[in-house]
Amino acid sequence: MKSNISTELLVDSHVKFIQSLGEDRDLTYHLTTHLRMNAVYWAVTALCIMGRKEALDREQMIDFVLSCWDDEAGGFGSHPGHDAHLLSTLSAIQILTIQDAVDRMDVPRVVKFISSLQTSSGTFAGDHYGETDTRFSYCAINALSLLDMKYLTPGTAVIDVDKVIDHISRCRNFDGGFGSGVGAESHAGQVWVCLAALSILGRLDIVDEKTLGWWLAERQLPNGGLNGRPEKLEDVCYSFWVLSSLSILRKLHWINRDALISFILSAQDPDDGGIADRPGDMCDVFHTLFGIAGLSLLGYPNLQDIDPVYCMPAKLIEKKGLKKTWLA
Ligand code: GRG
Ligand code: ZN
Repeated sequence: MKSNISTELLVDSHVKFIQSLGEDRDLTYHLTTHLRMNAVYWAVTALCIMGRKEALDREQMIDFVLSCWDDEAGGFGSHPGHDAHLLSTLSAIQILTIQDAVDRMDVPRVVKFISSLQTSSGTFAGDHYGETDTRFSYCAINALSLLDMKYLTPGTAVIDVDKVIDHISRCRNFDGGFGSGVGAESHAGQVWVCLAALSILGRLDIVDEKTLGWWLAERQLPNGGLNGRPEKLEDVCYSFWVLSSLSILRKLHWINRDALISFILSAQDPDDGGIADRPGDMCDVFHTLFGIAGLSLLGYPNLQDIDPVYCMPAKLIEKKGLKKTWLA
């Protein structure tokens, strides 16, 4: 059991926790190579929100990203020698965008890799093995828009955008939410990827805002935390998936802000830094990012704003001309 529960965000401890992640080359480190590129994106984004981007070395980070290039596929894997995947390719593009180093990669080849993954139903596969999921549609839309909106604009689009929208609308359920595929149960993570993709494509009109807003607000439990679907446990990462969805729908105030802030802060490790999925559990960089991102969306003091659609620093998204004007 940890000594005491914090009532404020332990920024210095979280920065140290993130810096220490690459140092312990223990079993966990070697068992998580398939998530390494994502982990670097989670780490640098968390640091940006805390205003501490420089805590990780820029050149080392760029070198790592470039070392994961899969020249056969034309995309990025999660670790040197791994096959390219859409998830790690999005993270690579996000990291290079944050580090202002997109010119260091072969953009035309990456665009080709992404567009090659669209399937006949309109959705996307994660890689050439073919598993499809609305998560991958989001990855493709986000990545192409970060590289250049022209890749999604009629006349110059490299994918069939209407088919993407049609597929997402077929994944919509009676409760207003979205699942991973047609007929799949609504889940807050899948709701977010669908809303965020529709937002980038300017097609939020197909969302049943009121029904979905209620479903999202009902994710808050008496202990202040949010779950991802009915009858499930609270988990800090839903502070991002649910809150950013509510933010896209302009209904952030439908959540009890103070209760959620207390829940997120109670999942911090006051001794070694980091945030866990729930109080008392082991911390990891995934929940550290999404806890801090949730606090940023709630207007917690001294944090940089996060963009709810891109899960990247809001200032950067604004600078790139990608900020949605309907967002407060
Ligand atoms: C750029 C931030 C960013 C993401 C890229 C991969 C992706 C796109 C989005 C993931 C969205 C998603 C599905 C999040 C949910 C993750 C999660 C906590 C899954 C757990 O699901 P279950 O069923 O857990 O194991 P529950 O909470 O339902 O018991
Ligand atoms: Zn979680």
